[in-house]
Parts: sequence; structure tokens; C-alpha cells
Amino acid sequence: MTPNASIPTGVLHENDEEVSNATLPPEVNKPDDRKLQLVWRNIILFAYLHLAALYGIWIMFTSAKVATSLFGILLYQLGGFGITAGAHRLWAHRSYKAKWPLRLILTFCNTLAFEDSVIDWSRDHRVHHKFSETDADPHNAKRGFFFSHVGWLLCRKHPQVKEKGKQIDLSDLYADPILRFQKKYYTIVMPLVSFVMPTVVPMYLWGETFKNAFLVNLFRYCLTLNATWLVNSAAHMWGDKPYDRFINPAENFVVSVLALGEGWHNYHHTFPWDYKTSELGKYSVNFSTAFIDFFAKIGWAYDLKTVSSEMIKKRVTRTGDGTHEIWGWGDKD
Ligand code: ST9
Ligand code: ZN
Ligand code: ZN
Repeated sequence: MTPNASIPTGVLHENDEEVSNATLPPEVNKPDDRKLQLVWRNIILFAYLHLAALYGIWIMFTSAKVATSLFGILLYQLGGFGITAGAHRLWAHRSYKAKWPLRLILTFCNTLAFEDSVIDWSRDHRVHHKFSETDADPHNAKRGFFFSHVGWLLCRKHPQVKEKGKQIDLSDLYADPILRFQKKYYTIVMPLVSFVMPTVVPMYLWGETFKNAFLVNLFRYCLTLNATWLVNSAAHMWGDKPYDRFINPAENFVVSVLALGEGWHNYHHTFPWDYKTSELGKYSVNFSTAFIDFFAKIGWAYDLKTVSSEMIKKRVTRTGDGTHEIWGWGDKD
């Protein structure tokens, strides 16, 4: 539980306070500076993706083979773990350590999810925590549901994101050759892992058509993105705040189901170093914790960081909104 001195700035641990609006200098929150510079390439690609994904759902329930749909669900889970257990809990927060075979598996899964390289993802996420809900937060939820969900990917970043982001130390991520490889060859590896493999496997292993395999995979990808984005939008807006009523991130059950355990966002923003990202009993709506625990059992994941019941209790009493007892939380199993 002692903060690790080797953890770089930007990985929040128990001694850090998130920077709140109240403590930020005024230049970090100037709505007048929010000039939208639209990125039409992204607008067109995301519009196409969402339309194609709708067609993909139709295909799944009409002409696709069952094996293709099951494969899509499997890839959703695997890609999801690449974001939750990988980019988020392992790399952005350093909430546990992993041996190289697990880091390799997680990098593969992360590439399947196509949410940009782990290094870039973690940089934005560390800024998100450190300057939460200010203009330096890439998906500042104070700018509304649409902006925090997807709008932030359709325009240039606020200058404060880049300015404040320079303070974030990424040396721990650059020290990992697997992550350096992923970033360097992302434009080659990502299309192969995230689009070619998911299309070719159903075609050659069980004779699926190109169209069906391709569209079901686009639906799988689109669902992964929206599940992730809901953490930034819905889980920053709706839900109880049993741990800290002074912040917007909330406990959101629906998001937790879709995002493999990442919707318990009031807990996560209060205790960002906990590898479980929630207090809830081990696997209740938190498959990503089960995933990490499995690898801990075989020794590939280790030094799992968590929070003591006493610390949680103190915090709940001091800053909670009173809903902690209603949910009956605190049962660690
Ligand atoms: C996607 C990511 O969807 C989603 C991430 C969501 C995170 C959610 C976290 C929630 C918790 C975990 C929940 C997991 C649940 C999972 C469930 C799964 C089932 N600091 O970015 P650029 C500088 S990706 C410091 O281009 P623009 C830097 O110099 C979807 N500096 O900014 C940089 O150069 P370089 C697929 C920063 O030009 C330069 O600016 N991907 C920072 O404003 C340019 O950077 C896409 O669609 C920083 N934070 O463009 C691509 N940021 O990189 C989308 C930037 O060389 N992105 N700099 O160092 C883009 O096209 C662009 O980023 C842009 C902004 C148009 C949005
Ligand atoms: Zn986080
Ligand atoms: Zn958040």
C-alpha cells in the first residue's frame, strides 16, 4: 500500500488528489477557448462505421453463421480485455505488474480493439485523471454527453490537453519494448489484427461469406468503441456517488456490464490505483478482475494493488453521498 517511488507522475496513487476545477488556474477552464476544429476524416469514418455496424447487427440475426456471431462475441471480450486489463489497469494506472507473456497477450488484444496505441491511449487517460473535467481533460464531460462520448474524437484537442499533457511522464511505457513495437508498427499491425484476421478466420475456417464476416466484425468493433466511450460519457453523468459526492464520475451498472467492469467510476476516480476498479465482490459485473486474478494465479500477473476496507470506510464517511450502505457494498467476495 506504500506508494511506489518508481511510479511516474501521472499514475495516480493514494497520495495524489485529482486536480479539481476549484484548484485549477483559470486558464485551464475558459469556455471561450473551445473553438471547434472539426476533423472531417473522422466524422466520415465514424458515420460509416456506425451505419455499417447497424447492417452488421441485421446480418448477425439473419444470414451470418452462428459460429461467426460467436466468434464476434469472443473477439469483443478479448479486445475488451486489451483495453480494461491492458491499456487501462496495467499500463495507464500501473495497478498491477505483468510478465512479458501476459503483456504480449494484452498487447495483441489491445490491438484487436483498435483504440490507438497503448502509449497514446495511456497518455490521454493519465491526463483525464489528473485534470478530470477541465479543458485539459481530452473528453471533458462538462462539455456534455456527445462531446465526452465521441465528439472529442471528431475535432482537434483543446490546447490545454497538449499543454498540460506535457507534464505527464510516459517513460515507464516507452521502457517496454512490446509497447514501443506496437506504437511504431501500429498502422501495419492494427489493420491485420483488428480487421483482416477477424474477417479471414470465419471465411476459411467455417466458410462464411466475406460480406458477413466483415460486417459482423465492424459491429463488434463499433460496440467495443461505444462501450468504452460510455465510461467517459454516461459514467461521468449518471449513477450514485458512494465514495465521493464532490466529483461527477458515478457508479453505473449498465456501463459496467457493457464495459467488462469499468462502469464503477465513482470508485475508480476515488481510488484509481485499485486493480479491480471497484469495491464490488470479485466478479460481480467485473470480468476484467476475473481475468487479472486468473493470471495472478498462474504467476503472470503480480503486485496487485488494492484498497483496505478501513480506507474505503473512512472515505465513504467523509465524502460519500450516503448510498454505500443501500447497495450493501463492502463484502469483498
Ligand atoms: C478511441 C479511444 O476510441 C477511446 C479512449 C477512451 C478512453 C476511455 C477511458 C475509460 C476507462 C477505461 C474503460 C475501458 C472500457 C473498455 C470496454 C471494452 C468492451 N498529452 O491526438 P493528436 C500532442 S480511438 C500531451 O493527433 P489532434 C502530441 O504532441 C478510436 N500531448 O491531436 C501529439 O503528437 P504525437 C480509433 C498531446 O491533432 C499531437 O498533440 N482512433 C496529447 O488535436 C497531436 O495529437 C481514432 O479514431 C496529450 N494527451 O487530433 C483516431 N494529445 O502523438 C482518433 C495530443 O506525435 N484520434 N498531444 O506525440 C484522432 O484522430 C486525433 O487524436 C484527434 C485529435 C482528431 C481526435
Ligand atoms: Zn482510469
Ligand atoms: Zn473517467
